[in-house]
Amino acid sequence: MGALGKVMKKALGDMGFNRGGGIINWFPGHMATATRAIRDRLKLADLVIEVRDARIPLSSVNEDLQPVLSSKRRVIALNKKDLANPNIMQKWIQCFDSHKQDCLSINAHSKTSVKKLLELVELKLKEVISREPTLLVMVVGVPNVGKSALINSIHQITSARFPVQEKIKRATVGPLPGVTQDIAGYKIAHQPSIYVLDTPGILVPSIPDIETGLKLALTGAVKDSVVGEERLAQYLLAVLNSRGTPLHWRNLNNRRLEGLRAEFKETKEKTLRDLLPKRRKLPTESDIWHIEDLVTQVQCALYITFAEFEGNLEDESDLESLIEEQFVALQKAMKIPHKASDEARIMVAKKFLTLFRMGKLGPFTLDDVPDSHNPVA
Ligand SMILES: Nc1nc2c(ncn2[C@@H]2O[C@H](COP(=O)(O)OP(=O)(O)OP(=O)(O)O)[C@@H](O)[C@H]2O)c(=O)[nH]1
Ligand SMILES: [Mg+2]
Repeated sequence: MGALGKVMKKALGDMGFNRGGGIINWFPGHMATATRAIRDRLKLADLVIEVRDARIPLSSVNEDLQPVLSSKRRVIALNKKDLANPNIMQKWIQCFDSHKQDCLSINAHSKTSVKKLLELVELKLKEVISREPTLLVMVVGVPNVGKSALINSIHQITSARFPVQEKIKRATVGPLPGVTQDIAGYKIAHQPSIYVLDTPGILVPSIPDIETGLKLALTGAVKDSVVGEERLAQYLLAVLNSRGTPLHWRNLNNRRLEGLRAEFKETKEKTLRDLLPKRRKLPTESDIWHIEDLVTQVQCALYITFAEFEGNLEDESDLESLIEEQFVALQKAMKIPHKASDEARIMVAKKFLTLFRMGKLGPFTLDDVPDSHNPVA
């Protein structure tokens, strides 16, 4: 086990990612019920879209469902590609290709990418479309990977081709795991009738190793309270340091400010062009500057602490003391006043995690492409 693994083992103590081992139960009762219901419906499904998180194409697998999923017509959608490293994503796609598994990287909020997925789904359904009057497409995956967001985009795209009388029903989408609690069908075509089923996100009752659990928590499939924000932020720092990521931020910030100016100008022009009123309030110039300034401060703090670090990253206690220093530097960079120390640390951790999850620290893939392991079986 490397220093990263040791640090995490120590931080997590005896806590295990299993039903009995956690302080808080992360396998709620509804998940066991949902798993049974999903297994039942899978028997009837003509095709499955297995949604995985593009940042963790391997860790976001529900191992228990794999035998049944691999026996069906299946497309793997690596969602949230906007948050993942595009170069590593390419390698992941090649890896799935080499195992003859259909796989696409998508952004569920982008029509263009969802259209590509739909084309693939239609291609794979071609032979059944001509003989079955009704088809069932199931969307499955671990919590918070964007299944409902994908369903809404699919429904929106297809409703333009297949006008429905009634108001389009929308699946509820939300930033925390466990939003969808029941299986729900959405009609997307007739003659033959095609239904897509949204399903609740389900995890296995026993996550095989700590790191898989941490990655699931970092990407939002497991609630923060299960691991604790502070431990999660420590893990994220350990990963970033182990990969030398802070060094990439050295020259980034000048480019960021130039890019930001251009982006803001474009946003302003788009706003003027947009005749329809927007439901969501657009961020103001000062909102954008505030967050970009925060990102710059955070990246600088991590770069400086990393560059000045004289210890050995492979050594567990050296890595721990670097992380400790970075917590202090982050608190300063985020202008979080000194409070009872625990409270301040949690605020630092929460802000840091939010920046990572928004993709503000850059696109990042946590799962490396395996040399030999088959990501499909
Ligand atoms: N950046 C980014 N965010 C996404 C994408 N797809 C979904 N999201 C966001 O991810 C969060 C979870 O989306 P949902 O569609 O509710 O996820 P889910 O898989 O249905 O979650 P459960 O119902 O809890 O299992 C929401 O905040 C979405 O806006 C994407 O491609 N990119
Ligand atoms: Mg959902």
